[in-house]
Amino acid sequence: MVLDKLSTSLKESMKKILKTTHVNDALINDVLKDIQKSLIQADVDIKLVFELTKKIREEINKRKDRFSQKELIINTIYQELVSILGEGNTITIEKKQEIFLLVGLFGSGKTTTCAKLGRYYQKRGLKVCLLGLDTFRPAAMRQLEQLAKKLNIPVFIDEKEKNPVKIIRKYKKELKNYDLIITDTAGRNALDEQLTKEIKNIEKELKPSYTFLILPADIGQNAKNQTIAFKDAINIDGVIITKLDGTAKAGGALTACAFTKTNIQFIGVGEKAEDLEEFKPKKFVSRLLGMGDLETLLKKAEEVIDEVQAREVGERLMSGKFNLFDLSFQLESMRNMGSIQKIVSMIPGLSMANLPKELLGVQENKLRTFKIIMDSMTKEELMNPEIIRAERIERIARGAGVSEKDVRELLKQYKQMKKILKKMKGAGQPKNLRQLMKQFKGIKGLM
Ligand SMILES: Nc1nc2c(ncn2[C@@H]2O[C@H](COP(=O)(O)OP(=O)(O)O)[C@@H](O)[C@H]2O)c(=O)[nH]1
Ligand SMILES: [Mg+2]
Repeated sequence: MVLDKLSTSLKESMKKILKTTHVNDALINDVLKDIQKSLIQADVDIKLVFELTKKIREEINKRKDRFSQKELIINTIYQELVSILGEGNTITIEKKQEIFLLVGLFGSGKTTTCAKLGRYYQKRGLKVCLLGLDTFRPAAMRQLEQLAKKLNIPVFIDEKEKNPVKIIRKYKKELKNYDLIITDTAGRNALDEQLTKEIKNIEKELKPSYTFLILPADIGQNAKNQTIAFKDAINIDGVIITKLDGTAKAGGALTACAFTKTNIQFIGVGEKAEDLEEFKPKKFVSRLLGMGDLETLLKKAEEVIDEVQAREVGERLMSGKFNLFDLSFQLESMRNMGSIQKIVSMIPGLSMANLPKELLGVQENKLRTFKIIMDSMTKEELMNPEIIRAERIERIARGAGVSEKDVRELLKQYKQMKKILKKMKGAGQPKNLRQLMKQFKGIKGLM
């Protein structure tokens, strides 16, 4: 896989978030530090890494929401990672007679990528051909021909001609029969005057719809300078990064291109003709983070949160400790059969076998009001509701846009719940589920 090492360490960071029972600043610091380390190891520019983690922290603080902190953190990391990779693939093949021109230095992967692109668009129903203009290296034309033959793609070359412009002229008429012409060119050790001139002449004669700069991932952050140099000399519509499979440092090339505002259109991820992908930053990052797509990612996060919190609340219930955080989770859980099941399963000696149906008849309006009220409370008040007296009640009610009566009702619920839990603890484990439910049902107005 591409960027294996980075992916492994990012997945570890995601796991750390999912597994934690208390989301706090220490966890966020810890995770951000891990991410910094992973990205720097993948050759991402240090300054960019620090800017990124700073932005993640700011976003998290801006959108803090007690009930979905883990999703918020994961989502923010995902979003910000996507944003440093630029826009990605923007190619649209509309008109007939599209022409791709591939340029780049020696060994960057131009010829291989011509064949890959041919395969890619052939599979999508286009009538494709390849055009070989590398008159510089003796065996270049034959390499292109061999690759094309394997894929049954027509190829136009002239091994004797030294002037690429003449080759274009020679085949001009025939090329008109194709939807897409993919053009291979010669490279050099560096972008020198000769290469620039050669590409400019080809450009003038061929009039390509897209010119792609081919960059091998192993040049790392150097991709920035190379892209800038090529862009200064000729028109570049996007880059294709090859050999992503062969280096742990591909983060450098990927982020450097975005930095120069040059879209990465495709990525080469292997030597075979099939090893080419459109570059889609969202898809790429969700894969790096180890989830199929964002939706599964968030769903997974929710499931784990449920499980961890259920276990935690279960433990707190049994130990007699209980605060408004727990109550809010309890209230949330009432809507969700799965969560109740989990909580009950945490309590020794109980099973779900005979769960009364009434348990699920929760008053939605009431839950909503309670949640709004709790959103207006400080962390201290939630952790230690005993401190909430008249003055605080007035403030909370104002903040939540509810009556003081509503706030008092919530506190009453909390006290009753706490009393029941104490009694439960005193009486030992409830003998059976019905007894437990009876105790829960003692909380008036809730069920
Ligand atoms: N592993 C890997 N090898 C690649 C990839 N793209 C190209 N190569 C290899 O890189 C070498 C140079 O490629 P070539 O297309 O001849 O480069 P050119 O000089 O720019 O035309 C060849 O051995 C290719 O097989 C890729 O995405 N992954
Ligand atoms: Mg070549």
